[in-house]
Amino acid sequence: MAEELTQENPETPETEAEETIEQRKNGLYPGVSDELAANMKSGWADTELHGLEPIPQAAHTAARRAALSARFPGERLVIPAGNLKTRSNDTEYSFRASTEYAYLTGDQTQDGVLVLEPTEDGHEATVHLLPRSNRENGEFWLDGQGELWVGRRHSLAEAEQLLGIPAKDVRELTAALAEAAGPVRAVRGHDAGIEAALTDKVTAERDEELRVFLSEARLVKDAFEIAELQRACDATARGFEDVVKVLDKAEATSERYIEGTFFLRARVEGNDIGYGSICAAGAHATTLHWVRNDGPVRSGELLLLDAGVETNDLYTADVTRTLPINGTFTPLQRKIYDAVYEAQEAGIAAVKPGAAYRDFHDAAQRVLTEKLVEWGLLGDLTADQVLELGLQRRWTLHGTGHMLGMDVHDCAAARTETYVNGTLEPGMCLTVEPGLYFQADDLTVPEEYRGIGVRIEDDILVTEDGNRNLSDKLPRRSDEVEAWMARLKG
Ligand SMILES: [Mn+2]
Repeated sequence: MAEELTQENPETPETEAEETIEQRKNGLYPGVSDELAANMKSGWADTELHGLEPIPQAAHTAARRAALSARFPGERLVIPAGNLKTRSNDTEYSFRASTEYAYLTGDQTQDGVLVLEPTEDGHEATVHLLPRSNRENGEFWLDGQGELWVGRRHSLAEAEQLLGIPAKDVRELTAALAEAAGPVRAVRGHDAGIEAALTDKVTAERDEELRVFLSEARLVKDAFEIAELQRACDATARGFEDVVKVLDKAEATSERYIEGTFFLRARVEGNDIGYGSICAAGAHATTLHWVRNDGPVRSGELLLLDAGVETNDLYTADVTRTLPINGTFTPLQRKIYDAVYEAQEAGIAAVKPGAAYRDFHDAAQRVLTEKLVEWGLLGDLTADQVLELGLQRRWTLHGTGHMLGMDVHDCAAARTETYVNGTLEPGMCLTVEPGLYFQADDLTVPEEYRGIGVRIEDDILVTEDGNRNLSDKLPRRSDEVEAWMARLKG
């Protein structure tokens, strides 16, 4: 068919648009007649939007860009959103913009790139985006990223109004970056095409400094971010309530029913889940990242549910509750649960401005260790001796928390001195999540302990005078958990 068209249309295309549409007709879409090609060019209304209001976080993203500009004067800074990733053949994973790009622009468009161009007194920001589809050259309906296939995009003028950042056509960016002179840094790992254009101009060491700065910049949350985290926690609490209401259906099927139920809430109220939901019934609770979620849900056992809704602006909660599937803890389950609760209380109490970041972990670990000693699991050793040797870690397994924000393990590139060895400041948000886990095959504990895992996790904001629990809409104390479940199960 392609050959036939060429024979029938030997004349040279006159314009670039004509050439492009000719190539598309002859390539991916043979059988497009000249009449159809001409027909599809016209008869479309002008839908350009005018007078758009800036997005709610526009003033915040401007302040974030100003801080970045001040840190790297005189240097070109390149922050890509990232590209679609292939799942199989011609299907892709759902797109999630890079945290760095979304933090600095408030935008989440695939293939977008923020560039801060150095000026005499700072930087000029430009966001590079794919513009609306051209209807003249066929890209609108013959191209895989044409708006007919993937939906209407904002025009560059619309994006400028919404984001408060000048916008340009991203298709011209790689050539411009390759030609531009002067020092450059880029956030790596999101856009191979951009990295290829910069390959002779950047170094891994200098790019890492940019990544570290953007991670540390997010340690203290601004007012918009705190509101988003609260929104994420509130939606997450509703997701946990949804799960309690369908535990009978999960018993009839599997942990997947719990996963799917929480996911429904995440997609209706937010963008997604912030990380793979851990829906761990029975002994699966002792596997820290149990995300297969294909096991049975049985009355009399515990369900450890670790899940978080990610908001539409990409802030996630990270909450864990350990629930008796039939609504009532057994005496041993309650003993272990109450020990973890006590450890969490001690951990939360240690979250306050001026405290060392490590304090809340140490406080929770001490309580857990004292319980393990009290239960006779560590022979004649005292709690101090156990802590010195770290022997409690056979059952406590993990750190007591981490920073939380756009990434569930937020600010991961921050330096040790500013994060793990740092000091808590108002506006920081972290999880406090102690746990005790007795593996099903652990011969060093009494048989009745085996297969029990308990974690309680809340999202704690450091305030001027202490802290605020953003996830306190979910009960934590064992008797309050039981009353809450009884109410929901009706
Ligand atoms: Mn966590």
